[in-house]
Amino acid sequence: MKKIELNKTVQIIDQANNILILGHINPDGDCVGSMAALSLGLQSVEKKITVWSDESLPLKYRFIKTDFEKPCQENIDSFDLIIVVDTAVETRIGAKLDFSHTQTPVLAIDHHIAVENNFTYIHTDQSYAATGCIIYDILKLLDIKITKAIAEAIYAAIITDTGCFAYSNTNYRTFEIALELLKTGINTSEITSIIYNSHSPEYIRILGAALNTLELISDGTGAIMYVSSEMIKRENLINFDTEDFVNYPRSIMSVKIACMITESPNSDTLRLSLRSKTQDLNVSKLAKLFNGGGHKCASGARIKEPLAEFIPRLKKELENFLKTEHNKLSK
Ligand SMILES: [Mn+2]
Repeated sequence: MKKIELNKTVQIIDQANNILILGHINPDGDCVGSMAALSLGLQSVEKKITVWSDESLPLKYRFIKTDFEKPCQENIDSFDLIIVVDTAVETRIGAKLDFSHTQTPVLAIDHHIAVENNFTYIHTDQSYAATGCIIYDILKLLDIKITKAIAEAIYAAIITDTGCFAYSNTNYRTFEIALELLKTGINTSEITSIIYNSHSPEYIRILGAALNTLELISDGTGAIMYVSSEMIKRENLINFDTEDFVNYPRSIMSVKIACMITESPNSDTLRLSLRSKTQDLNVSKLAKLFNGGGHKCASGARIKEPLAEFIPRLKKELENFLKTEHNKLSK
């Protein structure tokens, strides 16, 4: 693994002509927007681009213009470059492809904390609120025109990762890029409305069920909520995501750290989302206890453990974490 700077990243992309672009599992707005913006931009300078995600995209992101095409394992060597966006963790790549025998370099472009991995190159910069913003800078450095479609994709990436410019990762640069995107004539209220007001009735029902599981611990500073496979079956959900559920317990005044667990429909995996209201309570440390990672205020993990066993374990770890970390702050 070789960490590289922005200029080198741009140079590597510039020199490649046949590029495969991948994202991460549970594709979110930043992942989809980054994949789309990068592919549209590079196609406009006559590069051959293939974009792929094993998982179908959540409905709310389908307005982002991208054509998906499944690459064959046998053809992996035919690409000059493979780019993975919004993650630098190999097990989180959103396509089941084996890169271990290919000569094709794999480049990760991300804004999370870098972890040890087997990518050929990794460009990660935590000062960016979204990977979409890094993609914006890359396209600008390549002298690529930011079209309306590219701007829509990057704007979607920004608002999902900043909670519409509300989270603490939002900075001067985020607004600066957003302003440039606005100049292309994008309809920001429409994009926001599609992403936030396009829920199905089933989504609201499963949210109701999830809210009923809310439990507060450590004097109301910790909150845990979950969705079980049983609840998913009961509501007969097929295409759904619980990505933003964690914002509800997070919105409680006393809560410092909110946890949301989603059990997969076949009960074999748990997805844990962790949110902290303050950078001083670094939830990526908590995520690490479960082999996960992420940012100071937003982290997560995938856990192979029955839900009924994991909940008490999480409760204990969260209690300990709040006791040690929160006490440090109040001193
Ligand atoms: Mn992101």
